[in-house]
Amino acid sequence: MDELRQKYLGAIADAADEPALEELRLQAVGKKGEVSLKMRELGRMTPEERQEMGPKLNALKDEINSALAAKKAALADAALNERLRAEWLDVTLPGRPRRQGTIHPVSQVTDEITAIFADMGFSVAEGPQIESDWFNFDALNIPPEHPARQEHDTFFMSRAEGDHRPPHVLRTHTSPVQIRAMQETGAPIRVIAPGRVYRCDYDQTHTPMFHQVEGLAIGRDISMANLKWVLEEFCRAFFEVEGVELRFRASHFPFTEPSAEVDIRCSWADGSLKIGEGDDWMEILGSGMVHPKVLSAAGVDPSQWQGFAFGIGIDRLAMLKYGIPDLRAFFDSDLRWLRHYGFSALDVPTLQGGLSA
Ligand code: 2U9
Repeated sequence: MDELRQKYLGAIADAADEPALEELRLQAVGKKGEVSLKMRELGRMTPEERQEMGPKLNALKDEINSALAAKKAALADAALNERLRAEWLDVTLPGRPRRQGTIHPVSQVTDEITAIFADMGFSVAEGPQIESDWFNFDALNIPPEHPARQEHDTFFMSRAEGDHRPPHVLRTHTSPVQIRAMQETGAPIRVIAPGRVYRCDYDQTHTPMFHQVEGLAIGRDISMANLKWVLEEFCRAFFEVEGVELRFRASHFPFTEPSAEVDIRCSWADGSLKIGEGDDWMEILGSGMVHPKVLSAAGVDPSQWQGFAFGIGIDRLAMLKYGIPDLRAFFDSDLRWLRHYGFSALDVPTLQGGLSA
């Protein structure tokens, strides 16, 4: 009896895990376990022997069962402690910094321009970037033999073999959007058309894709005077210069008559540009009264309606406002480059308290 007790209590104390413990339970107190077999032997004993051995065996069985339960609990405790140790997490460590994106400067400037014209009653129109040559050229009073077609450095789309219709083009300006807008809604109309345009050109001041915003206002008696006010109002708001001064120089575009290029007063001191002061002038946009032929092409009767149009290069405007010298910085470069030129809108706080990458 004592031997059994020693054997099992010792083995239970030494058991390494639950399966070993279960094995011991079967060996000791399972149906065919040693203690159970001993209990079965009670039947063959004398009543006196049974009286003595019965309670002892029962006590042994109870003792083994309690030892098994205690050891099982101890093993579970140890396993939990080991998990808590291994899976420990330092919640006070700082988070991993993430690179964060920002709105592209050209998109930001487009939004600024759109908001200013929206305040003056202009809605926004959009159109396809692949255009027919009629919408891109003919409707704008640029017939096939017109030299302006060459000046536009047009990208032509290819046609299928044997298809001799004139090829489509990547739009060279957003003017076709306004032709479409006039065809759809007629006059009166006040729209701007911001978007991508394409010309086959690449140097410090030209990229093959750039952005324009063009404006159009058609009414019964809209004049150059209205054009001047709208453009002055725009420049005052965009460059944040109160008494902004503009200079209108006579020019020529096929789609406007008369036409004017518009310069803004500026100064170049120590290589840095200041808008709105000084003795220099810088060209910022083109404009004019919409040519009667253009109105006719768009289905608007030029004997009843007239108005102005203008075109602005958005990328160039963004460069002027934020002092970026090379247009290619917008498309070839990385953010460090733009930040170098002080494009402060890039400095967006991150959730980690620093500035975005
Ligand atoms: C319609 C009729 C007339 C839009 C105009 C200009 C003058 C102009 C340039 C500015 C910088 C192009 O991006 S740029 O190089 N644009 O000088 N654009 S008048 O005239 C229109 C437009 C639409 C129906």
